[in-house]
Amino acid sequence: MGKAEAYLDEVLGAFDFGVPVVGAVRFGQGHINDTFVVHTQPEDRCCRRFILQRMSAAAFKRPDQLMENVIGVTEYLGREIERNGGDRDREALRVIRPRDGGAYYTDRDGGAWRLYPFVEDTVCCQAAETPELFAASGRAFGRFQRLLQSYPAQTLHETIPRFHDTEDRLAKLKAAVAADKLGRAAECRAEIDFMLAREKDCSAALQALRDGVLPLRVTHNDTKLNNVLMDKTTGEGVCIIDLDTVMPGLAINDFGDSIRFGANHSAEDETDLSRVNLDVGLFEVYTQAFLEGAGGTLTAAEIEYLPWGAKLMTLECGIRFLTDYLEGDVYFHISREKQNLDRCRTQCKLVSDMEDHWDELAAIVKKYC
Ligand code: ADP
Ligand code: GN1
Ligand code: MG
Repeated sequence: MGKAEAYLDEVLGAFDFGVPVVGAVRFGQGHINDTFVVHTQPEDRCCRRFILQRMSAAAFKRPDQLMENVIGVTEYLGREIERNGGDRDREALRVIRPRDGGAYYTDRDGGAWRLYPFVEDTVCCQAAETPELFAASGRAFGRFQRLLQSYPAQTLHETIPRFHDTEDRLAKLKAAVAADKLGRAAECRAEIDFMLAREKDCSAALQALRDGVLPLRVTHNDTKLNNVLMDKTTGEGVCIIDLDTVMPGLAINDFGDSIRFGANHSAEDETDLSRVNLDVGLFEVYTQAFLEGAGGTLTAAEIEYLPWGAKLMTLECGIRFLTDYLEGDVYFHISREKQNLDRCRTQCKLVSDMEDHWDELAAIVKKYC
């Protein structure tokens, strides 16, 4: 499979845009899919835009099952939003089918492409520029959780098996270290040891699930700030995107992944670690907002485990970046050398910060229990 750009002509021809297409250009800062914005030129209105994506073949082995999930979830959300008097086309994604009527288009080399309308008058943030904005994302992800609480979980396919199985992620890291395919393990010794020293932690949430302390729910599983579109004017969360990993999972992981990415003031690949610090104030802002959005759907045990969600998602993401670095950067998109190692290092720093502030984090969630 070649660079996504090489297939654009073929793929654009496979969809009926209803108006002439002007062109498509790369868009956004996702690490997984190849995303393009398509510009069209209608005669009587301003340019309508679309989001065209080639789903990552490295991440998703079964695009058919993935799209079945996405269509099921977006249609369900659409109905819930309409029932609550919301604007369906702004607050939920809508899959646009290719001319052949399928859920997505398969190009000449097997690449799977899908199309959505561009949700206009929104912004997509790469960092929590203000506490208000971070709170708005928390309310949106909490609401997402609430809207899906009665979704038939058994109909969802597991698009990435063992996605947030932190024990398995550590096992995969150990295998990558043992294989050391590119001879990179020596330079990552400190990071490898950091992960190995936390082997017991990797079981904390999974054990609570096995013990029946934490319930399985329908969750998003990739709740980065840049996976929610915010209203350009009000700053409120409008539409949750990136539904590739909506699967049965733990609510604490949805909470935790947002904290991992948003409760600090540095980029995920920052190389100056003195700038990478957990902001406990933002942790509290997000806790309050997420629980407000979730509107009573979380149990007391889930709330108590929220700091674990934050620590585990950060640790797990660090393990995944490190594994990918050792395996030759085959999963996460990179734009420079050692970017995955730098990403891993920021996650280690944040995990250490969470450990140092553990009692404070526990006290904060207790306040909202
Ligand atoms: P990835 O899995 O690679 O992160 P996403 O589905 O998150 O892919 O899309 C990448 C980026 O494209 C998003 O962060 C956002 O900026 C933009 N995007 C995706 N879907 C839409 C949409 N329907 N409307 C506007 N922007 C979108
Ligand atoms: C990926 O797709 P994107 O860029 O929103 C990844 C997440 C990681 C994240 C780290 C399907 O998210 O699991 O936490 O990168 N998504 C997938 O930034 O693996
Ligand atoms: Mg994304």
